[in-house]
Amino acid sequence: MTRCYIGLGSNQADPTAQVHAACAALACLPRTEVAACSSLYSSAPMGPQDQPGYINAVVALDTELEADALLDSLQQIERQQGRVRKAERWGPRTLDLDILLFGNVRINSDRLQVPHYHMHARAFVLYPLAELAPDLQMPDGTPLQKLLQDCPRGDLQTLTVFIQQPDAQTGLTPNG
Ligand code: PH2
Ligand code: MG
Ligand code: MG
Repeated sequence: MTRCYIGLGSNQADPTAQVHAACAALACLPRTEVAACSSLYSSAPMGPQDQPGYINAVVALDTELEADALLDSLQQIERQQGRVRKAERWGPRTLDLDILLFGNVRINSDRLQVPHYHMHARAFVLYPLAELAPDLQMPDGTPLQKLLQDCPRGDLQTLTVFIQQPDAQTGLTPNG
């Protein structure tokens, strides 16, 4: 089993629902278990500004898949959720699934760079990752906490989901 961390992002077609659906799809991958999901986070778009804000999260997976097979599976989930690859760099997308870390290995192939390039400078990756693995070290030994010190949160917000609890006496929720 290899512990890996997947970055999730969406800014199209109900981003919160896209991220929830992606978590469910990750849980269905063969020879793979979801170990933990971070909270959802919102932030302004990095890159082109003429696009909606993003919802991001990080999921910890334990998988027996090889990195290339995992990437194939992630791209399949992206396509299932309506992702169309466009030429524009950092443009809007229904779903982006990135392999941030794959165990302690470094990968530099034509289709895959792990650790994910620029992850060390992206608040919307580092803060959800730290929620799951505060004591993590990067493959080169750099502590995640050191990366966080050098990466201000900016406008990144942790979203809180309020679930209406039934009233203890009546069993009714406020709207009946
Ligand atoms: N992803 C992009 C481009 N810009 N901005 C934020 N805040 N979050 C993202 O996930 C993101 C982005 C393309 O991958
Ligand atoms: Mg990305
Ligand atoms: Mg991507």
